[in-house]
Amino acid sequence: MKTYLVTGGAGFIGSNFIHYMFEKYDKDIRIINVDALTYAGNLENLKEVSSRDNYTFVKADICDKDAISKIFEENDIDHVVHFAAESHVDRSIRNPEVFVQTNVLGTAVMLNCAKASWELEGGGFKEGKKFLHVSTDEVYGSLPEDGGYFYETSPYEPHSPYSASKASSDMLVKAYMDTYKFPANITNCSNNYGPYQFPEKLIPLIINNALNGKKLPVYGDGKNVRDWLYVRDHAKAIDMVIQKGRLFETYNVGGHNEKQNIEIVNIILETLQEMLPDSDPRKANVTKDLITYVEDRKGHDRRYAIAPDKIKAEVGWEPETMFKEGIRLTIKWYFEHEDWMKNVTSGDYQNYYRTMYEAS
Ligand code: NAD
Ligand code: TDX
Repeated sequence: MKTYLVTGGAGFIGSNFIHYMFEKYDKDIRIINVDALTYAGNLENLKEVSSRDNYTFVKADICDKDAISKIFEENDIDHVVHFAAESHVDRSIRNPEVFVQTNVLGTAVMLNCAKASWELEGGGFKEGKKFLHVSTDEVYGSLPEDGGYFYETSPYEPHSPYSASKASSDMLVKAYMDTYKFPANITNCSNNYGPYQFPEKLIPLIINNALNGKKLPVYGDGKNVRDWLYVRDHAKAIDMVIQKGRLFETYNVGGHNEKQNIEIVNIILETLQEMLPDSDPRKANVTKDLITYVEDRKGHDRRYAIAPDKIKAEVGWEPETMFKEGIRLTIKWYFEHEDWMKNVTSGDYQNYYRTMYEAS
C-alpha cells in the first residue's frame, strides 16, 4: 500500500485531489494531509473522507521543520504531493512576504525533510519514492495575444510576486534533482476551476456575485486570456505523472481551452440563466448590467496557454472535461453548497472584499 503525504490538501486543488484518489484507489492507498488551515484551507472540503481509516489530517505549517520531519519519522512516505502555497496573485501584490515564506521556504523544508528520510547511506535514494511539486504556468510569464504556447522548455519569466515565488520553488526542486538526483517531478498547470474553489478567484467570485446581484468586477479591458482546466482533470494528471512520469522531468498540464475573462463572465451569466428555474428569485439578478470594468491588476499578464503535448505523449494524459460541461458541473456544485459559500464568505472575506474591490 502506498502512503501519500499531501500538503495543502484542505485547499481547492488539494481537496479535489484527495477525493479523486480515494474514489479511484479506495482502501489501496493511505493519505496523510498536512495543512496549516490558512484562510484558504477548509476541513469542510474533506468531511466525506475524514472518518476513513486510511486518511489522517495533521495541522501544521510546512515551514515548521520539526513538525514536518516528525511526519516523515513516524510514517514511511512513498509520495509527496506538494500543493501547499499562497495561491492568489492579487494578495501577492498587496503582501508579498508571506508568499516567499510559504512558497519558497516551505518548499525548501518539504524537500529537505523528504531528502533526509529517503536517502540511502551509501548514496542514492530508496526505490519508488517521488516528490511531485505542483506548480503553475504563470512562471513562464505572458504570451502575446496573437499566438504561441508555453512549453516545458520555455524560459521562466515570472511577473507577479506569486509567480516569482512559485518560480523560485520550482528552481529549488530543479536544484535538488540536479545536485542530489532527488526523485521528483514538476507539473506546471494552467488555471483550474471546479468545486471547492475559494471565491477570491475569478470563476467562483463571478458565480457568487451574480447570484447575489452584486457587481461583477472585470479587470482592465477584460481581454486577458487564461487557459481553463477542470480541476478533476488536473487531479488525474497529477496521479498519472506520479505513476508514469519519468523522474526529473517537468510536465505542462493544460486544458486547450483559452478564453478571455469577459467571455468567461458572459458564459457564467448565460449558464446561470439556463440552469436557474423561473421560480428562483435570484434569476432576475443575473444580467449583463452587473458587469463592471474596474482598474486593471498591476503587471497583469496578458495571455497564458499551455501546450500539453509532452504529458500526452509520455504519460497518456489529455484534458477530458469540455468547458461547457465543466462550468455546468461547477455551477451545480455551488447551487448545492450554499452553506459552504456562506461559511467561507463570512468574517475575513468581507474585509478582503472591501479592501480589494470597494476601497478605491
Ligand atoms: P488554495 O489557496 O486553494 O489552497 C492552498 C492550501 O495550502 C490551503 O489549504 C492552505 O491552508 C494551505 N497552506 C497555505 N500555507 C500553508 C503553510 N504554510 N503550511 C501548510 N499549509 C498551507 O490553492 P489551490 O488553488 O488549491 O492551489 C494549490 C497549488 O496548485 C498551489 O501550489 C498553486 O500554486 C498550484 N496551482 C494552482 C492553480 C489554480 O488555478 N488554482 C493552477 C496551477 C497551479
Ligand atoms: O475579480 C476579478 N476580476 C478579474 O478580471 C478577479 C479575481 C480576476 N480577474 C481576472 C484576472 C485574471 O486575468 O481573471 C483572470 C483570472 O484571475 P484569477 O482567478 O485570480 O487567476 P490567475 O491570476 O490567472 O491565477 C490562477 O491561475 C494560476 C490561480 O489563482 C493561480 O494559483 C494559478 O497558479
